Formats: sequence, C-alpha cells, structure tokens
Amino acid sequence: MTLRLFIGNKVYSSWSLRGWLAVKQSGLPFEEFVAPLYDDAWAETRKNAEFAPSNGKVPILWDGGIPVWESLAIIDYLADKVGADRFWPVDPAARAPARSMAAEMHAGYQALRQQHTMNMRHVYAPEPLTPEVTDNVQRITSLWGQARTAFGHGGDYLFGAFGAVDIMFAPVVTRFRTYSIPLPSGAAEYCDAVRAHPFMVEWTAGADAETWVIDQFEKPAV
Ligand SMILES: N[C@@H](CCC(=O)N[C@@H](CS)C(=O)NCC(=O)O)C(=O)O
Repeated sequence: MTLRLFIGNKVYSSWSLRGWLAVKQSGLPFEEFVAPLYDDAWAETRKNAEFAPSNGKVPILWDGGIPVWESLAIIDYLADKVGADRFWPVDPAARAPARSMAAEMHAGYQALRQQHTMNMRHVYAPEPLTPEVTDNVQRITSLWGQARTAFGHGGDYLFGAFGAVDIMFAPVVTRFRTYSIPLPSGAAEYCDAVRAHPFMVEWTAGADAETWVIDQFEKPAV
C-alpha cells in the first residue's frame, strides 16, 4: 500500500520538510497531502481523523493503517523499513554522533526556531542576532564542522552521503539563507550542497508554487 504523508505549507512548515525529505530518502512511493496551516479552516482540519494520532500536527505518515508522527520517529520508522544505512552512517563511531546531532536538532535551538521561523519565500537583509540565536548558530556550525572534518570525506554532506542528519538540519539551512545569517566558509559550502540536493530543489519548486501567506510567519516591514 502506498504511503500517505500529510504535511503543511512548503514555504513555512519546517517539520513537514523533514518528514517529506525522510520519505523521499526512503525511496518508497508515497502520496503527499498539503494542508494549509493556520488558515480559517485549520482549526477544524486539524481535528480530522488523519491528524488524530499527532494531535493535529504535521507531518504525519500513514503506512496503511499505521500512523507515524514526529519527524525523527518518521525517519526511524522508514529506516527500519528500507534499511538504516540509507539514513545513518554505517560506522558506529559515526552513527553515534549522527544520532546525537539529529536528536539535538529535534529537541533544541528554540531561539533560532522561534525568532527566525522558516520562510522559503524571502531573503531578508542581515540584522543583528540576539545572543541566544548567536549561541545556536555557533553550536550548529561547530557541530557541522566537526562532522564534516571527521566523517564527511565521502561526499558533500555532514557524514558524507545525504542522510538523516542532513534531513534534520535542512530547515536550518533555509533559515540561514532567509535571514542572511553570516556563516563560516565550511558551513556556507555545506548549505550550498543541501540547497542543491535534488530533493531540496523539488521542495523549493513546490514552495515557489504556493500562494498562501501566513501572517504570523511574515516579518513585519521596517
Ligand atoms: N516535533 C514535531 C513538530 C510538529 C509541529 O509542531 N508541526 C507544526 C508545523 S511545522 C504544526 O503541525 N503546527 C500546526 C498546529 O500546531 O496546529 C515533529 O518533529 O514533527
């Protein structure tokens, strides 16, 4: 049975991007359903049966009658299904930090996430960052540097080949561009590689085709 993935707007929904990339990375066929978040209908839409297991959140993946939600759980479910090596480095010495970085992304960086929400439609002029966001950016780019130096030799991504950790950080890559956040050269090169990945090119085209505007995720004009 074909997988069904329910996601939010491609312009704005960072967690949806992770879920969608995970299904693309699995190589399994899937049907995609985009629900416009926070429009007049959303309060009712989120009560629909397909969103019940996730309590009205996207992404949620249905494998027949089996629901999976939370982006990291979607990655793990698909890794179980198609083989973990498609998502995670084979070497345990690399797989351990890869899992740790993915979990840290899933649980952390609240300042960056709240103050610089994903918005694939814009590139804003640089502005001073708060100390909390500066800390987040430094931590993220430091982790990226560590992964690239120790494990990235086989390709352009954090652990060489594109995988789960790149999927988890992909929305951060879009935020760094949207808010013109200055980056060390290695991090900027990594961001270019993520943006050039065929899955990201496909997602970006989908975002470009959307016309929905969610005011709460738009930066007020100054
Ligand atoms: N931790 C969850 C986060 C899911 C989440 O917060 N999704 C947001 C969209 S990016 C959502 O569904 N918002 C709609 C709502 O809460 O009504 C994950 O990893 O998937």
